[in-house]
This record gives sequence, C-alpha cells and structure tokens, in this order.
Amino acid sequence: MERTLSIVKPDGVKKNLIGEVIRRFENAGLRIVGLKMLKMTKEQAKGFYIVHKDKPFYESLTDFMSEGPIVVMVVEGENAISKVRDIMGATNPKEAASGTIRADYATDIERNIVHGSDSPESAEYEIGYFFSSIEIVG
Ligand code: 3AN
Repeated sequence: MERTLSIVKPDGVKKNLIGEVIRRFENAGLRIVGLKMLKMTKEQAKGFYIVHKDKPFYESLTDFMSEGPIVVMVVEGENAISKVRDIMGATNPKEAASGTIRADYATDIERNIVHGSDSPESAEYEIGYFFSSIEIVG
C-alpha cells in the first residue's frame, strides 16, 4: 500500500472537474483517505513548490496555484504514486497520452488541472504539508 498527494488545481476546480478527477482515481481502484478544499496564499504555494524555487516558472506557477480554490486529497492504493501519474498524463498536455486527464482537459503545461506526487519522498512532504494524521482516515 502506498499513499500519494493529489491536487485538483485552480483551473480544474473552475472547470467543474473535481468529481471527474476523483471518479477516475476511484475507477482505477484507488481510495481517497483524506480530502479538503482550500485556497493557498502565495507564500503557501511557494512552500509547497519549494523544490522548483530555482525554475523560471516558479513565480508564475505559485501565482496560478494561489489564484483560486483547490482540492487536496490523499490517495491510497497499490503503486498509488505511479497509478495517479498514469491517470494524470504527462506534464505537457500536448504530450499526454490520450484518455489521460491532462490530454482530455488541460490547456497548457502550467494550467494542467491536476497534481500528483512524483516519489515516495515528495508524497511524504506533500501529504504532511496539508494533512495532520487525524485527517487521514484510511
Ligand atoms: P508534474 O506536475 O507533472 O509532476 P513538475 O513537478 O515537473 O510536473 O512541475 C510542477 C508543476 O509546474 C507542473 N504541474 C506545472 O504546472 C508546472 N510546470 C512544469 N514545467 C513547467 C514549464 N516548463 N513551464 C511552466 N510550468 C511548468
């Protein structure tokens, strides 16, 4: 069993895709064991994406991620990290395999609807960023 953090990003919430994202995870046999909606401040977005602090897109990414409400969730299952990433599709929607969330709904590499942790280490950091242990009820 593995846990990962997924986010329906501000563009996904605006496009009414919260249910669609959750449905795709559940259809793949993954379970939602933590869930909440919130709006990050710019500072909170910068903390979440600290690994990208030296990237040229850091400012615009953290502006985007703090522009509106997001839904954060802890997703659990066998190989949850790679399963969620397969369901999301490649970062750049132009390169995302057909049938993935990003191929179906994302407009560009930054506004790409959904986030999923990319390793066990980042999953641990990212889950701890949003959830305390009593908020995870698997
Ligand atoms: P992923 O979300 O697919 O794991 P990361 O972790 O490389 O991708 O990037 C984190 C986020 O930063 C992406 N979801 C995307 O919103 C944004 N991003 C990544 N690469 C670029 C880029 N070249 N230009 C603009 N935004 C980017």
